[in-house]
Amino acid sequence: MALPNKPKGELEAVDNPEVVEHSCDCLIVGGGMAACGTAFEIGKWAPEGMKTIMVDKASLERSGAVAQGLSAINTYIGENAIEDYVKMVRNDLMGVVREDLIYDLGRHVDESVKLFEEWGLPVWKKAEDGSNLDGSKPAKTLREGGEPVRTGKWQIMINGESYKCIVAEPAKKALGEDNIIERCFIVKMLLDKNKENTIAGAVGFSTRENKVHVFTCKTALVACGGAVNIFRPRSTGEGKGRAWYPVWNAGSTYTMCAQVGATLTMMENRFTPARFKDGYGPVGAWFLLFKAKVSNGLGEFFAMGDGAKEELKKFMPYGASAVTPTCLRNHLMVKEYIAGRGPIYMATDIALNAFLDAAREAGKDEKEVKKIWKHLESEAWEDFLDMSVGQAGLWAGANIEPEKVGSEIMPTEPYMLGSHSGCCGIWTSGPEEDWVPDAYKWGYNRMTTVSGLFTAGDGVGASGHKFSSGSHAEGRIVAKQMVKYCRDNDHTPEIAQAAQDLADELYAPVKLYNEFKGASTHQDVNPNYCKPAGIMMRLMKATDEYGGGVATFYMTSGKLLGICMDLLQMLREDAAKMGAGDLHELMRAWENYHRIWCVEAHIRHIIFREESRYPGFYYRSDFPNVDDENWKCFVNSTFDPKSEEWKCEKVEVINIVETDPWL
Ligand code: SFD
Ligand code: AMP
Repeated sequence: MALPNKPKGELEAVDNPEVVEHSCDCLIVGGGMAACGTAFEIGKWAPEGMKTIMVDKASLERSGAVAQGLSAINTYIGENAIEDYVKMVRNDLMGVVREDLIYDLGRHVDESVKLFEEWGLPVWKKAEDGSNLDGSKPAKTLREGGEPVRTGKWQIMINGESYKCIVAEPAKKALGEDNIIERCFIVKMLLDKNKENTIAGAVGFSTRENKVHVFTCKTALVACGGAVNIFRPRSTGEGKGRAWYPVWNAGSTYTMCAQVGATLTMMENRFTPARFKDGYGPVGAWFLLFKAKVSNGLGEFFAMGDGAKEELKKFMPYGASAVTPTCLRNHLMVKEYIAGRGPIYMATDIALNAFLDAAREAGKDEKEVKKIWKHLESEAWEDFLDMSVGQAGLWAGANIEPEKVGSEIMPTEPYMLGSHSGCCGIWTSGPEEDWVPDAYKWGYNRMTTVSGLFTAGDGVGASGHKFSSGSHAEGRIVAKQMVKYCRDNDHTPEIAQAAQDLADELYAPVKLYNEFKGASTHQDVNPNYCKPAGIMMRLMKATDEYGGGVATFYMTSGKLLGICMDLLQMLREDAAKMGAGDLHELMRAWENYHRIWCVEAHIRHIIFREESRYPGFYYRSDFPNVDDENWKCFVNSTFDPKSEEWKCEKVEVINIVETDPWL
């Protein structure tokens, strides 16, 4: 249920919040693309009387990675073969992926895109003469056979500023407002008191009211996106807080599932996107739609030619591929920086003028060329305005005319996610079909190794390149499975802890703060507690300097990682002393716990994998190569909630789609 906007000022947190208990069959944690897919779909499969509740830490209309909007849908299969989609993802993620999950996603994703369009999302179309209608002119829908404007083989352009609002509305409608709790931050998932390794609920608190919500459920989806602000961002001072990834996804998915014993996979993987410097504007449309190239500070197009080919060969044991994997595109850039040949420019000027020159060569007069220019210019600006308005602001403020000068791009700080060009996440069951290896399926599609606990979108590991559309489709896949799980398992869930004990645990930082706030002259400096902001800075410093952040151009080593682990251990101890004066600060405190846990898993995995599988995302100086012979395998880890011990292991990669030729 939507809560009214809060009055001015922050609501003070009290020592003893109200405790509200809820009971449902299916619990959806998160309200992003995947969760909206589940919410939209679940009612279609649920029998009369089955109750679903959805909980989002923010407001569904603008929550998650798509909050600001997007200018493209990066996964639309259309005329392509699904096998080719599997090959593309496998290639981009350096060969270690779950092909069953990727294939399964490929066969469902287009339906989500067609639904988006029917719900009002303008999808760019081609006119019969092949010209681009953008999203504004009448055209056949995708379902009617309309041809989308493709940027790359898999991507299509949209007018997507309101994308998330458009996707949230049918999700809300399908579930009913009374079954949606917004602005409630879920802190942890809860296991069943009587049944081993089985989910039974979750607990969280409102950021608008002094209330703790305790949920009991038969099955739950955790789809809280990936993790940001785990490494020191490049932004400083007044720009601090600006990041590429949405600042509200704090690794909750991985932490909350790991804490109840769900096996994680490929947590060593991270995504370090190349973005327009400082504004974090997207580069995909520039590379693909405008065919722009990157140059170094000397004006050399370093990513092309024999030099680049030779460099790439070192890391691509499979041989040449049509598209260079994302991490290796970064690697070429990083190499230039380290050699002192920075900065790196996106040659927007050359790209735009090439279109105009081509028009002139085709016999267009200057009036027509001007018209083409206007069209191109508006497309270029819209790309930013749709999904990264700050970048448009930066260009405007810096008097950038992209047709006259190139703009700097740079690899950002690392993020953790599983649906974009990264693949960390949770080990889940694949679909129940003959072609899926037995080792990859255990009953319910996208169920984790904890009975009744599902994930989707950024949560599902080893299957990246789902993007917004694929995450929504995966949420729809999960909906049907959650209902099936409820039907098959006639079990009354019971959570082990008393609701009041859970509330006390969640509000501990508030109690600590209230007890000691008068002990010093300024509430931020106090010998009895630390504030969440300081803890986050310590985390960033540890990962940046020792875990392969921007400080070292993503380089780390066994030695440095060991130091990072020690620092994280101490940070965890000190984090137990966080104090929170208001409800948002309480959220910051728990976000930090989630971040620390998820980073710890990340570092454990990097230590375990003794090679550099993703050059450009991170490097181990002690194992600088891709070592297919020993490491073409998944790394899975499991935290045992009883013994509180972690276990890391190698798991075999089984190819389902032919491996020759690689795409
Ligand atoms: O330019 C809690 N993505 C793009 N996808 C595309 O299809 N096209 C693009 O153009 C994309 N680009 C892009 C993208 C992402 C970002 C950050 C940028 C640009 C700047 C990727 C997609 O956005 C992404 O794949 C999906 O959104 C993933 O979906 P999902 O459902 O896994 O995550 P979410 O949408 O972020 O939602 C998370 C939800 O969880 C909530 N939440 N709720 C309760 N308790 C907690 N503890 C919680 N923690 C989080 C959030 O509020 C949110 O509702 S481009 O780069 O290529
Ligand atoms: P980005 O804006 O970098 O998030 O990319 C959007 C989409 O374009 C994703 O599907 C990327 O994989 C793809 N992409 C971005 N840059 C390139 C490139 N240089 N070559 C091929 N594909 C790219």
